[in-house]
Amino acid sequence: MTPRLWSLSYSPWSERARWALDYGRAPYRKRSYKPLFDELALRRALGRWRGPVSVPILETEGGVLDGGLAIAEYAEAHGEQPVIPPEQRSEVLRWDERASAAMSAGRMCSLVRTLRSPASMAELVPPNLQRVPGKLAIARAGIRRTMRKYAPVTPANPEDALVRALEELREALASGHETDGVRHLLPTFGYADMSIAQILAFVEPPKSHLRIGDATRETYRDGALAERFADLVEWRDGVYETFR
Ligand SMILES: N[C@@H](CCC(=O)N[C@@H](CS)C(=O)NCC(=O)O)C(=O)O
Repeated sequence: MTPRLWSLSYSPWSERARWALDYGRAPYRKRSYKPLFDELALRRALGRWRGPVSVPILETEGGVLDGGLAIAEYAEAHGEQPVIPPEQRSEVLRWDERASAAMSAGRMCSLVRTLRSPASMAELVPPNLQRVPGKLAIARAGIRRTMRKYAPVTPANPEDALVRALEELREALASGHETDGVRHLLPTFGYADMSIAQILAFVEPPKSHLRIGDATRETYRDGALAERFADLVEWRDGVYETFR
């Protein structure tokens, strides 16, 4: 059985898992996930009936892998190109942990912006509900639910946490490694870079690989941070061009 990746087309969490599988050249097929509508099916796949459930997951013959890191480990074990080289594993885990906390911080900041943007909220409503009166109220309830769901994994002061992670990344890249003129964190480009690059989705979303509407793009984006960390946005774009 070819492993099956459940993912969200607009999510940086799903994107880092897709990237790990693509870069590692590990075979997989895709199943797109629709929040709320598919939650029961996701719970069934995970065999988890209580507590929060999220994508990405990868269904494999050996069981269901939950989250980007587990999926990247699968790519390392079953792919053709290193994603988490064993000698770099502990460093990769440290960067992934930082990335995950900063992504949660970025998500919270972007959800606050979304609540102020009717156009972005309208883009979140699935096509079959676009004509329903009160669709923005539905979107608003969905956003508030997402905020509550991810509050436990979100750093206390999300703006500060995101800025701290961006500063750490800038510093690490300055003394990092280089391939074809593109810097990376560890001796080999890999999952540490793929994961930390996702924090920039909440600064300036990438031009490709996240399927988001124009209004949503604006709410992912933080204009002030995009200016302050323009060097990192440029780094992320370069990494996508070279390694994605
Ligand atoms: N621990 C997971 C977290 C994944 C995650 O936060 N997924 C969110 C992305 S926005 C999700 O599934 N959202 C949809 C939902 O909660 O229904 C990972 O590292 O991959």
